[in-house]
Amino acid sequence: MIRLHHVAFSRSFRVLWLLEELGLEYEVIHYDIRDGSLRGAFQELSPAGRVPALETGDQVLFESGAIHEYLTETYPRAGLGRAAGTIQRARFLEMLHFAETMAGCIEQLNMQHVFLRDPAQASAMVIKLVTARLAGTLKALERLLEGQAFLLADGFSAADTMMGFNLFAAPYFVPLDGLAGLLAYRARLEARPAYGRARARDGAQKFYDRAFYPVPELGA
Ligand SMILES: N[C@@H](CCC(=O)N[C@@H](CS)C(=O)NCC(=O)O)C(=O)O
Repeated sequence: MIRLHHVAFSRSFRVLWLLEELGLEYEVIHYDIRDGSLRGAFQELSPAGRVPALETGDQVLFESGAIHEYLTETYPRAGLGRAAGTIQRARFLEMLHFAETMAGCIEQLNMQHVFLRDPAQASAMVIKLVTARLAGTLKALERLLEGQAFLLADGFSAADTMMGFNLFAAPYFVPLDGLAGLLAYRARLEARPAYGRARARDGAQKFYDRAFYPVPELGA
């Protein structure tokens, strides 16, 4: 039995997609990030009240990166985490963590633009700085992808399910227009049948009420 605790269009999408890439059977329990259901009893599964949490048999794991390592080790024949001790595995681990460096910027911008109850409490200076940091990670990713189709030079891996989610959230804050390599990479990810199946089980995105959130004027 595999059960994924999930919020639509959140980091738990990474795990949903990886489960599809691995061809596993699983159940999805859906939550709303705003209705308090990630607090209280849910924290027995994920102590900080965050998704994803993944139940497998009698164990529960939280943290999308740890779940990626666990699933790729548990189902090694798919080869999505590469073999221990290889340079590809080292690069795989590096990319799992880099995905969270980028996602941390997205999370801060979500907080400033979307989740504050009183939008007047947002800081234009913090938004400006964090948006620049997010743009920096995206440019770095574009450079890392030069000459290769996926994050690992030898082909698709679970590093792409981990990072791929970010490329659908980041454009709410940083346009990808000038980053042709990233747009092409994202299109390759979207074309994967497992990605399409995961989107079909994801649910409707409920946080963003516009397509783009610009940096406010300083002093506004
Ligand atoms: N580093 C964690 C972050 C998990 C996380 O922050 N998830 C967000 C959704 S993207 C969440 O559950 N937020 C709920 C909250 O902050 O209350 C991971 O990669 O799993």
